[in-house]
Amino acid sequence: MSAPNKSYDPVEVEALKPEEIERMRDEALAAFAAAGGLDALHEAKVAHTGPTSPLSLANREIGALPPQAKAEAGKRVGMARGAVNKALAARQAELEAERDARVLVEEAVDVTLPHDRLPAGARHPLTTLCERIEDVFVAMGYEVAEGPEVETEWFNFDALNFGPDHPARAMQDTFFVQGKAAADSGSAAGSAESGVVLRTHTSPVQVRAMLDREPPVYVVCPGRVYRTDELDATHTPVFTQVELLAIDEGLTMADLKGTIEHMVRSLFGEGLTTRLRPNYFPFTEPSAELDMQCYVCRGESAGNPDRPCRTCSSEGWIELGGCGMVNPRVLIAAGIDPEKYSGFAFGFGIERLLMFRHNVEDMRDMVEGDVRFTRPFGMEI
Ligand code: FA5
Repeated sequence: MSAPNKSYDPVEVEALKPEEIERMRDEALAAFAAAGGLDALHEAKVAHTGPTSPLSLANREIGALPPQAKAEAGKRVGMARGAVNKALAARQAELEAERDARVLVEEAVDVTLPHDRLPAGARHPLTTLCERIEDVFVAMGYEVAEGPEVETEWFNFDALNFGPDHPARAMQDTFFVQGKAAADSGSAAGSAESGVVLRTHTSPVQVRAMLDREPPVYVVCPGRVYRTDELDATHTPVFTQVELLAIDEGLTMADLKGTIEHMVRSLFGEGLTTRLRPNYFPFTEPSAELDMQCYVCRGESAGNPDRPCRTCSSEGWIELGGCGMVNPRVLIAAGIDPEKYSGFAFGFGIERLLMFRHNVEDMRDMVEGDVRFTRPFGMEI
């Protein structure tokens, strides 16, 4: 600031000349008008109204003027500062209104749009297929029966007529939970002779069902079973079986075949036949492998190179599972008179059934829990 001007000094302070004040005011107004946003306006505000702005510095020069000149210079600077502040407030209001209008558009919420829904889950296709099979048999009058997955060796092997040296009892095939000596003693089913295993098939449920009921017995037994198989495209160490058991007077292989044909028709549609191939199971006699006609090529691919079929590898047939007439020794072990009653049994793997019913190429997809596998099967209640 200039030194106090006690006596009148005809030399005017440069910053207070009318044209200088007008220039400062006009520059401020132009800067405010040019500010494209609130940040730019703030910068212009600091530059033109802040303590070091030209008009503020000019204002300070007023004190250095002689008294006679103070009023006029004060009025000039005051009017310029008033105009600048008014223009600043107007531009501020204008830019705030623009910002509010923009935010309203950008952040608008369309309340008519559907809200984000949680993706619907789906039940595993093994579960739904298993229940579909149960339904087929329940509709025929069968009862659903279940047994423990941790099973005594007696139920899993002995009662089913597996000899003491049968290879299926070996540690390489069966998961043992307790060896023979460690298992409970007492009943035949839990004697010191019987170890404890993770059941290797659902057939022990046959024996439990026969011991729990008086004949006639009609049960369908779904459940998880365990074998020391490596996980690969066609095997898993934990898989699902469904077992069918019918005990009544006068049952024959014809009843078995008719029952399975009904199941095949219910699951795959009309017109497919089944066939039996001789096989051996200790708990059925006679025993057979049961095949169904391939539901894709309907048997036409067999011996016909012009019509290859991936589903049945051009065999024309698909293996469903093992079956047979219940061995009289098993009936006796379960306290049923084989002179009066006969029965049939059938057991098959659900993973393999799911593979060819839905063209699943790799069994590992069924156990990995990836929703991309289960989602295409849809929501089946
Ligand atoms: C049995 O388990 C007999 N209990 C079936 C039976 C019941 C025969 C009643 C007679 C009367 P098998 O070991 O073949 O049979 O197994 C039956 C089915 O289980 C096979 O056809 C196959 O579909 C399935 N399976 C066997 N091992 C595996 C595995 N590691 N992974 C997935 N599925 C398997």
